[in-house]
Formats: sequence, structure tokens, C-alpha cells
Amino acid sequence: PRTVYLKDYRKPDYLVDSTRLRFELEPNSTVVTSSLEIRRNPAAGEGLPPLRLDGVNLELVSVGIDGVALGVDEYTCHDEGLIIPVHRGAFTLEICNRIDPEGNTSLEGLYLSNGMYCTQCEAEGFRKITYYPDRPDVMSKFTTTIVAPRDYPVLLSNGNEIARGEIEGDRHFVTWEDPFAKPAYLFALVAGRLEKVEDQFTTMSGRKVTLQIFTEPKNIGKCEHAMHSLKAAMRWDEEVYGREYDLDIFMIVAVDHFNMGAMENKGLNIFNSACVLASPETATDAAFQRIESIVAHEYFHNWSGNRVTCRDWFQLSLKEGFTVFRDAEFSADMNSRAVKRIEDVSMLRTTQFAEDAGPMSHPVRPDSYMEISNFYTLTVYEKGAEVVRMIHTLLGEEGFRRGSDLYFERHDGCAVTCEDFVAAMEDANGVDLKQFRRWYSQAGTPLLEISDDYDSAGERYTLSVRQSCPATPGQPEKKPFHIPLKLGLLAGDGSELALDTDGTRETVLEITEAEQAFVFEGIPERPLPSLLRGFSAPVRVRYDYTPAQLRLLMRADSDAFNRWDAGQRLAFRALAQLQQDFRAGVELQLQPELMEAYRSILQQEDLDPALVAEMLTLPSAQTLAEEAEVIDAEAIIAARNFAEQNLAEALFEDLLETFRRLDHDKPYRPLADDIAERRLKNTALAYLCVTEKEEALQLADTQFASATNMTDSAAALAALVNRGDDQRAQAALQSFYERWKEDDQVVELWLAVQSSSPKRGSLEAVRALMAHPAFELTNPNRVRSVIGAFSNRNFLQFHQPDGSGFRFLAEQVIALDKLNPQIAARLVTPITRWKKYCQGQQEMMHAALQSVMDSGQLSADLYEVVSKSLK
Ligand code: B3K
Ligand code: ZN
Repeated sequence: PRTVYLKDYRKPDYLVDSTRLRFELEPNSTVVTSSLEIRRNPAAGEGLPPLRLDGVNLELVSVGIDGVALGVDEYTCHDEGLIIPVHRGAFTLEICNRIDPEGNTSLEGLYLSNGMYCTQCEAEGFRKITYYPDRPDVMSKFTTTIVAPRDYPVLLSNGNEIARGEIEGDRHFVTWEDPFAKPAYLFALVAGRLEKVEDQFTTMSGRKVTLQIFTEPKNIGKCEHAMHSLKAAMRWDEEVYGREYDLDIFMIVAVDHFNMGAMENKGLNIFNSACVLASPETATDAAFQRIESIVAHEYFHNWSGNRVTCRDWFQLSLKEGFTVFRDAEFSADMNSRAVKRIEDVSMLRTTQFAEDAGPMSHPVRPDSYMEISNFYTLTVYEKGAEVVRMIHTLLGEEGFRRGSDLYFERHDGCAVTCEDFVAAMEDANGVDLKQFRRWYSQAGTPLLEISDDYDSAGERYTLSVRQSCPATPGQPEKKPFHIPLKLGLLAGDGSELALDTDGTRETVLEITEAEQAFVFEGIPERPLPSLLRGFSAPVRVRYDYTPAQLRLLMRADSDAFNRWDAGQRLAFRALAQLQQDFRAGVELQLQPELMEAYRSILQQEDLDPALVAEMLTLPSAQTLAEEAEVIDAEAIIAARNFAEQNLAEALFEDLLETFRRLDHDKPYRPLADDIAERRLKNTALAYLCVTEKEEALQLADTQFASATNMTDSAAALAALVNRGDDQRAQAALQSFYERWKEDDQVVELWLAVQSSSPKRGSLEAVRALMAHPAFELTNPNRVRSVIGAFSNRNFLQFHQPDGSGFRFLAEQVIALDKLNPQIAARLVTPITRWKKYCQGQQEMMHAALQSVMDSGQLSADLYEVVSKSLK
């Protein structure tokens, strides 16, 4: 595979003013006919270079220009497309080709999922449908006619329906027209036996928009929450960004076989069933919240992505970082802001920091790639969102809105760059973000080393900040970043000190130098700094807190995020000590401070229960691995198990009380307050069961038997699977399966509970699950529920000392690559981090990775990840 570089970007030679498509759907031989109005791009230069169209896995039937068929010697057809000589500055190109949707297991292009046709075109999937300039800076108006047998009653594409009719021989057609010019990656087509729920939304200017969600008939009762979320998102975008929906209809379709969460095709979003379907009986609170945020995310793309799109794929974060920021703020407004932030940051720190420290580390705006699908990463999405959030922090709510208004106004209908986004923010606010731009070009997680000094005579407090950033592939040296550091200062009694004569109690320091000092005058006592409040920048902070200081922050900080973070620091410290003792063969002992800190969390009844639950949860093994200099899986597992066990035993009575207090029958509502209570209750239940005391396991049994919603049912199931005797666990698993075996989403949960269980998810058990009828290697959700859950969430079993987990993963990745390269390239991630492991593990992981490389011809997707990781 070849490498594509940002520096090689050239404007397209030709533009496509209109695209007319006709599909005659057949499982193995769908005929696609296209008619493209093409003209020379005046901005691209002189002369008439040959027209190059992308095309992959297509069977060419015919090519014609302005109604005249071309002979086979009048164009060149190769593996990746067509080259056609051009003699006129404007012409109509007609192409006919065939494709095989049924044979398409890559789930990119047009494919079949449980008998329904659907498409996925981002990033470069449209070229698997027909020959086309498949690049986002070619925007065209699409008209699409779908012809299908009548037993595919629903035929959908982008825009508005403009015609429909019957065709002789049991077939019918529908024609759709999308009035907005768009890149091919936003094209979509769906055909199937689908039912729909329908609703209506009145926009801020009073236009009525029809909202429809399509599913297989059996799932029609699971659409209400998504519809509700959609309307909330539409309203929010009007209120917060002034963005109104622009078509008369907005459709969502749920599809079972899908490589990711969902796709923002213009007017026709296609969703992974798991990210749209929910009912109280079948979906957990986490699923409800995920659906709310993904429905919103895809909807928000209508402006941040579709109306204003990306010039090229290096700019992916332009739409993804911004849209993740938008959906995170939406979720924060709909639920608990602090808890949403904590969830996002702990995910970022565990997974994005690891990515940024690993072999695939890349800037938010990458400068090269082999396969763009590999760059739909945590860095582009989540770190990209943090970069937008920092701009928001630097400009403030109103300044940011001025910037986004200018951005949308200036670039509506255009394909633009991250640079254009930053420039709009600058121009609307008269600020200079020159140095800030380094966040887009430099990879790696910066480190802030902070120390302080207090001069009591002068009542002067000085904070000294040193920033650095580790080398990453291709970037040995980094220049200083522009970092917003939000902070407050606490007095010894936990109150907030005034930072200046105006009485300000919180400020944002702008760090721009490698070393910088900030002086606060009139500080009456030695303060305790509360640093990086709300995680105001995606960096690591080192400051020498004493345990007592951390406990004070945990109890008194006005910033809920930092209260949680102080608890995490305390836990990290205790767990690091335990790991060290384990390696040294010293008897393990849990620091009493940690125990006391956790007990006091449980006693703070005024805190949001969801926050309490977060604070009670020890950092995951994955997070500990990310934090470690060298990963010693055995030590991590031993330390974490020991701490959890001890906390559970010591706090048993408090946890029991918490559980009982919250264990009441309430009709299910997916609302923040109720979710928070269930979260704390089930966190307490999980802890109680850690002790494996009969009393605790019986609580789980009872909850399992009587639960009326999936959140409680799944929590009880997990408790019984992870703890206690085999018989109980098997009985629960079996009755759960019997009850839910017809429900795809619940079956996926059932699979994941087992594969991620340290106790029941042994490699042998995972192999048995793969032989279960519910498993299907061609279904990404099933693969993620079994193989993904095992290798990403079952730290103990995946890291078995004999290396069997690594070899298993390699074997599965090799098999999957033949079916679905995108999923294979993603699944391989855990063994690409071999360099961070201690020696024995490192060698076995490396050998597993090497075996993938040596297994034969790899897809471009997998080859890129494996070859870069072996270096
Ligand atoms: N834009 C899509 C992701 C497409 C991934 C292609 N491999 C979903 C989203 O981010 O909203
Ligand atoms: Zn997105």
C-alpha cells in the first residue's frame, strides 16, 4: 500500500455539478448506472488533463460521453479506477457497472445486512459502488433512483422523494433528490422490508420536519428513545448554535451489520442497531445514554460535517473533533455535567493517551496515512474534541459562538480545513491562535510539571510550570503548546481563596512557554492549588500532593471533576505501591488513608449519587496499565484485586446501607437522577459481591430475579458471573439467555458479560462462545462482544502468562482480515502496544504481532497498523 501525504494535496481537476444514479438491486449483481455532469475546475489550472475516477471491486459494463459509447481502447480501466482522456471543458459522462452486495463482507460500499440493502461510504466507500472522484472536495447534487423487487417495499436515499412507480415484472422504483451539494461519502441508500415510527419537529423558523426511524418489524417498539433524543438534539442545536435543520425530512435506519456506531449521511442517517434501539426491558442506562449522544452526534453533523465539510481526509477532526465537542456539551446539558466530563476524561486518559504514546501516535490533523479508515481514532475524535474545548475555554461561551457563527456563515456549502476553523475563531474574536495551532500538528500528550512557592511575609504565591512533550513517531522534538490551565486555590479549611482584588476564585492561566511562573499577590495563607479544573487541557499534570491534600481536594474542591480526580490520584498512588510490593514479594497492605477516603465518600449524602459511584470506582486495570512506565500485567491484577477486595470487606456495612437505601421499586425512566441512583446502587452491589459473602450474592440473586429493567438485570448478572460459585453463575447465564435469545442487543450484552469476566471469561470459555450459534464472525457487534471484550476488557485472562491470549487475538485478526479489514485493523490494537510491557510479555506479544505480519497478504488496513507497530 502507498502512503498519502497532506503536503501533496491538489485541488480536483474536475468538478461534478450533478450526479444521477440508478440502482437495479439484485443480491449478487446490482447494476449501477450513473450520469455525471462534469466540468473542468477553473481553480485547478490550465489544459485538459485526463479524468481520473476511483473505482474498487467494480465490474465495468460501459462508458459513454455525451451520449456516445467509448470503445475499450478509449479509456484505461485498472484496479483502482478509470482514466479517461478529456477533449471538452464540460461534458456528461455515463457509466454502467455491476457490484455484488451479497459478497461484500467489508461492510463498506453497498452490502446486505439480514436481507436489507444498505451503504457505508465514508471515507472511501463510494468507489465500491461506482466510478467517481471519491474525495470530499468534489461536491455534487445527487438524484437517485432505486429499482427493486416489490418485496423490498421501502427504498430510501438522501433528500426528498420526487417520484415513485411500478415497473413491469414485480418491481417498483423510488426517486430521491437531494437539493444540497454533497461529497460522495455522504451518499446513502437503503432498501428492505422495514417499518417506521414517525414524528414531527417544528424548527425555529416554523418549518415542519418529518422525522422517521426505520427498523426491522421486530424492533419497532425500540425507537422511542432515539426519537426523543433526536428532537432534543434538534432543539439544542437551534438554541446553542443557532443551527436549523434544512430538509423537510430526516430519516434514521437501524442496521445490524455495521462497522462503527452510526453515519451522518445527508437526511438519511444509518445507525448500528446497538446505537439506536432501546427499551427499558432490554437496554441499560449506559445504552440509553450512548444512544442519546450518538443520535445527537450524527444530527449535529448536518452542520458540522455536511453543510460545511472537509477538504481532504487529513482534516477529519474538523468535523469529528468539533462534533464530539458538540455532542459532549449536549449530553452534559441533558444529564450530569460533572459525571459526563469524568466519563469522557477517564476514557481519554486510558485509551487516547495510550494511543498517543504508542506506535500509531499521530497529530489531531495527521500528515500521512496508508489507509484513512485507520485514522478514525481516539486522537482525531476525542483529543480533537479537547482541542475545540480549549478554544471554547480560551474564548468563553460568547466568543466561541461568535466564532462558530462566522465559521458556518463563511464556509457554508464548502469543503474546508482545520485552519479555516481556527481562523474563523480568531477573526470573530480578534485573537491570535498562532501558537495554539500546534495542537493540530504535534502529536503526543504534553506533561506539565508544576511546583510552587509561598512567601508568607509578602503574601505572595508563585506557581512554576514546566511543559514538555514526549517524542512520537516522526516528531522527535516538540515546540511548546498554548495550554489553558484552569485553577483555583484552596485555604486550609477548604474554602476558595480570592485570586485578585476583584475576588475572582477561579482563573485560566495561559501557558505558552517551556517554563513559566505565575505570581498571585495577596494570598493570606499557603494555598492548596486545585489544578487543571474540569480537565481544561488534554495533558498530564505532575504536582507533589500529600495524601492529606488530596483528601482535602476530594472533600472540598468546588470543581466536581477535581474532587474525583483527587480520589483517582490517591488510588493510583496506593495501587502503585501495591504493585511495587507485589513485585518485591512483600506482603500487601492497603493504605488506611485510601480506606478512610472511600468511606467518607459513601457518607457524603449530598453528592450526586453518580459522582459517588465514579469516586468509588478504582481505576481500571487498563488505566493502571496506561499510567505505568512498564506494564507488569500480573502486578496490576494482583494490586487491583487486593485493593478491591480490601475495600469491599472494610466498607461492607456502609455499602450494604447504600444499596438498601437505593434499592426501591420505581418505574424505569432514563433520566439523570434515576440513572445516578441505579449507578450507585449497582456499584455498591458489585463491591458487595466482591466479598463473595452469601448475603451479598443473595442480593444479586434477588435483584436478578425481580429486576424490571435491563440496567438492574445486567448488573446483577455481571455480579453473579464475576463472583461466587459456578452453579449460580451458570444458572443465571442460562435463564438470561433463554429469556432474551431473540433479542440481538441483549444477546450481545450476554456475550460481553462472559468474555469480559475475569472469572468466567477464560480463553477456553471465549472459544466456546465463538462456537455458540449467537456468534458470527461477519457481524462486527458480535466480534466486539466476544473477541473485543476479551482483549480490551478482560485484563486478567487476556494477559495469561503463557501468552495464549495474544496468540488467540492474532489468530482471530488473521481470519477477520479476509472478511472485514476495518474491523481486523481495529481489533489488533492490544498487541500493538507490546513495547510498553515487561520483558516476558513483550516477547510473546511481539511474536503474536509478527505472526500476523507473516500470515500472508494483509489488507492495507491491517498492514498499516501491523507494520508501523513492529518497528
Ligand atoms: N463519520 C462516521 C464515521 C465513519 C467511519 C468510516 N470508517 C461516524 C461519525 O463519526 O459520526
Ligand atoms: Zn462523527
